[in-house]
Amino acid sequence: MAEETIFSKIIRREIPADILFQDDLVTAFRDISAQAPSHILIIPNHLIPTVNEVKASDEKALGRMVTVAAKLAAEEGIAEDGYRLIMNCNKHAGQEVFHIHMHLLGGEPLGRMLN
Ligand code: D5M
Repeated sequence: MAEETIFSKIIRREIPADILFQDDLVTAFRDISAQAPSHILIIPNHLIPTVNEVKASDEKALGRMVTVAAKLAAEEGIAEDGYRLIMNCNKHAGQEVFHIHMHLLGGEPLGRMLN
């Protein structure tokens, strides 16, 4: 059984967070150390430690993460200029919180990471 992280407490609203969206499958809140004018984390409500543990039964929640990202990008006013969605997995990617999360970053030119 994977250990809960601080994100489970955010989902249950046991600790404060700037929650922008929550439904039965996912929760979205502003990243506490924003790397761009809009920096939002979108997470499944159930604990999956890394992308390596994703199962077919998680597909509905992962699909919802993307549709919520698009909705929030529109609400943030960054959809037309564009944004980046990132999921870090394990140490080479620098994953710090072991409850999968999609970073939504935008609001300024982000620079190229992949060439
Ligand atoms: O990203 C983990 C991200 O989680 C990192 O950008 C900071 C963010 N974080 C950590 N704790 C909090 C709380 N309490 N609220 C909001 N955001 C938080 P990773 O991809 O694992 O490197």
